[in-house]
Amino acid sequence: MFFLSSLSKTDPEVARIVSSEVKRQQTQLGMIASENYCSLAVLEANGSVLQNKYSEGYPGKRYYAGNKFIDEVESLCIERAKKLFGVEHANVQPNAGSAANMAAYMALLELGDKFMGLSLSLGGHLTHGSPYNFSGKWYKVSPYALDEKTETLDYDAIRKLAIQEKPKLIECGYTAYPRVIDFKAFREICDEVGAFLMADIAHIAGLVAGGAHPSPVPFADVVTTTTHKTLRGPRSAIIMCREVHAKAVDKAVFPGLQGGPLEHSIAAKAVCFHEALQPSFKDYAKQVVKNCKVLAGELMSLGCKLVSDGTDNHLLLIDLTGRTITGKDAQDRLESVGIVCNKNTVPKETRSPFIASGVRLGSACLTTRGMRESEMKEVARLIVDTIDKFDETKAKTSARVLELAKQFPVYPELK
Ligand code: DSN
Repeated sequence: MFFLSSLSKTDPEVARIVSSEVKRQQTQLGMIASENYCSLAVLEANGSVLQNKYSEGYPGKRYYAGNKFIDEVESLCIERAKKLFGVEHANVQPNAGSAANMAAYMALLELGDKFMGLSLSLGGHLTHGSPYNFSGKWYKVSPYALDEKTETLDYDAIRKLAIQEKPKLIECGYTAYPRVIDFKAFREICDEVGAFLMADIAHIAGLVAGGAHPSPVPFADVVTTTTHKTLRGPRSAIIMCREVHAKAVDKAVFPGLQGGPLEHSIAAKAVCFHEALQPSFKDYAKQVVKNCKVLAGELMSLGCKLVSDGTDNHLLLIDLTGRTITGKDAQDRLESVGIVCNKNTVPKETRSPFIASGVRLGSACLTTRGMRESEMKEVARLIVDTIDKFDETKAKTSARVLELAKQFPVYPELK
């Protein structure tokens, strides 16, 4: 492979491992809802010499000398992020989604303040107040839940809880929620109780950028996102906010939380935003949703129960409650035929999160590979065969998965 020429000479062991991972991605069908395949351009920027430079501070205000080009790339990245999401301010230095969320809390809250977020087991994120995470240890958390019947957000119940709990911040945006988020409804609740609204759009950022999901920007005080999920960029994150919070957010990221920013990653984020600003990205985002809806429809017609009975975005959750097969069994079976997904808790979960009663599937990766509705229908059938009739269908399904993977290569340039 062209980009491993030096690595192969210097460290054949690591080169072999990287090559094996390329092959794995090429020959399996990635359906983990938080993953994607970024472009070679993003990979090149991410692997560039920009990683050699220290640049604590912000463009025009760096601690070290030699930052002419670093300033240029970070400013470009900021401008592109602002244009893509229509925000007043963007900080492109957070290294990961958790760091972005930590900095956002640091900007808006004092230690011990109270905030509300969706419980982890219902689709929230660790950083949305899990007791095992800094967010649940350093702040008081009043988690909200989903409506038990519809398995969707219940804005009246969230409003009542907010009136009762008086949080300083309400968080919306999730890791395993298949439905549209009504950011305006959240804003109204926040205004009623005097809370900040924070939207973590890590999962849906690409859909928001591509116009396939409403944007939180007109409503939220602060918006955080990773850049590697539906947005299809490098593994990293950014924070966006209203101008009034800009100083607090910047101070929270540096010097509050991070040291020297990863400028190679910032360059890769700039490339990602450039790609997402192209008209073709709108088509991609729409197709991701279309593909997921078709996948959901076919799974349901084949007898699967889906959380909330469907999807509006890039992910869905199969609910295996009441069946002997667990989420972990399903994940393992699917991996053994080359379909890679993750077990996931479902509403009214009775099993441990390490076993779980659900499986989460996403359509972003397969859409990047060029798959469309007809392939989604076929993939749904392969999934149901694997879950329901594993022993009798395994060999045939594995062969078909490999054929599909070859027909829709991840990086056709990498042979
Ligand atoms: N771990 C990610 C996910 O899979 O949704 C979120 O950070």
